[in-house]
Amino acid sequence: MRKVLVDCDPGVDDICALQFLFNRKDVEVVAITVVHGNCAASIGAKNALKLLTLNNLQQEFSGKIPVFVGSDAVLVAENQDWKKTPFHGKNGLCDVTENDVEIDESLIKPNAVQGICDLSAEFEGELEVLAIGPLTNLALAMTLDTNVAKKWKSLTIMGGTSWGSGNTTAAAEFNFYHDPEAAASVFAKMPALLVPKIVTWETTLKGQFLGEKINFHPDQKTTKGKWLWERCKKMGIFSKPLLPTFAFAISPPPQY
Ligand SMILES: [Ca+2]
Repeated sequence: MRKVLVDCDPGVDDICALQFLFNRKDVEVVAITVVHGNCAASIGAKNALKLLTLNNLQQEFSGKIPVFVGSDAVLVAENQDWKKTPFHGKNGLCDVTENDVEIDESLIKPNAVQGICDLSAEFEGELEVLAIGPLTNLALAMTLDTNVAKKWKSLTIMGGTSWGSGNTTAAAEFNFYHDPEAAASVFAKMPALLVPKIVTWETTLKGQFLGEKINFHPDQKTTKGKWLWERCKKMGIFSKPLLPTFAFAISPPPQY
């Protein structure tokens, strides 16, 4: 069973990536650490906990997955541009509130950065880190514990561009644009023997998947399916074959 820590900013697309990982039989999500990005980290943590609650995977149940709230500020200078037009709405879920789910917010753990360091020690040599938001939490973890990344089995990052074709400005991809100093810090501190897998924006676009092709089509008869469907539909995820998050979330591809 692969042990995966997901650092993310949910965000409808990250919610989809998390659900897809929950559906995989070869993956155990050991923790979700939340960073600012598509919304504030505190809001993203609530969104992650909502999805866990719908899956009965929150802390109080067996198979529990902890949610840690992390950094809500970029490393160096605050970039306010993204806050003006939040792509995923103010609540990170396209402002859809229908069939919302009750959560116990006390289950959200503080200090994602310490959480990353602690879990890296606990699962040393096994932990696969999947970073699908801005890299602030990772940069801070790699500063707090300069050996933390040496404990990871793998690191996959969604960010940056291959040929300068961006999705936020003409040349910049959102995750790196949102906290460029964090991205620079992560790469500067990368251990020599850890070769990260970088999934750039152009790569994610090439790795598009149709929901039905990857067994990801929420059953709208269930509470969870309805909840997912309404939020994905608002974002248009099911109206076009654009599920870029999955390009890395399923890497390497599962055997369906
Ligand atoms: Ca994201």
